[in-house]
Amino acid sequence: MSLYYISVGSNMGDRFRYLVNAVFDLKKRGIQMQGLSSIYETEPWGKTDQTPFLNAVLAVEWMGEAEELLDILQATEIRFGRVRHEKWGPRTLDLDLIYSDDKSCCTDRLTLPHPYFWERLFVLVPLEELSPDFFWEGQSIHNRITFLEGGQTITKWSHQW
Ligand code: A4P
Ligand code: MG
Repeated sequence: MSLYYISVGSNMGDRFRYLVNAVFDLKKRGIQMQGLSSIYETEPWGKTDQTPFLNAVLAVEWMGEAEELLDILQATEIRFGRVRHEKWGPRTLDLDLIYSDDKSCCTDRLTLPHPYFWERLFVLVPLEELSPDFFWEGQSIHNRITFLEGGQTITKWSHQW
């Protein structure tokens, strides 16, 4: 079994419902949930002229290949109406593989760890809840968040799972 962190995000329609239904759907497909972060409302990163996101991070256990897990995430995105219009554009549901405790890989379909995770407060703040001792390239997640703070607005959302 490998432990994976998955980032879940939505900024279209009933954002909360998309997040809740995504977790339900992933469980139904045999993915074992080990932890759910709080839900955060976050300012759009990368492409800033769009509405705010709800974001969270999930910790899951998975026995198969990382690309098989990506297949499940992409099928779930499509089931919930995800249409790929533009890079970093608005979406009903985005499920990204962020990090695995024992796997890294780079293929034409999957880069692990996710290439931008260390730049994104909407990933790091919820990830710190699940893994407060997380370290990357010689830096603690706590120090990284402190370094990025101020540049990206992120607030705990009023409703939780
Ligand atoms: N892919 C490669 N590595 C991965 C990985 N680790 N996890 C490939 C998931 N997918 C991975 O992704 C494009 C291709 O990346 C996929 O076909 C997959 O094989 P996509 O989801 O189709 O396109 P995208 O999401 O528009 O592009 P990208 O670069 O994946 O964007 P991100 O990283 O998903 O970022 N701001 C806030 N506040 N909150 C957000 O959730 N999300 C994004 C999207 C931008 N800004 C945001 C948020
Ligand atoms: Mg994506």
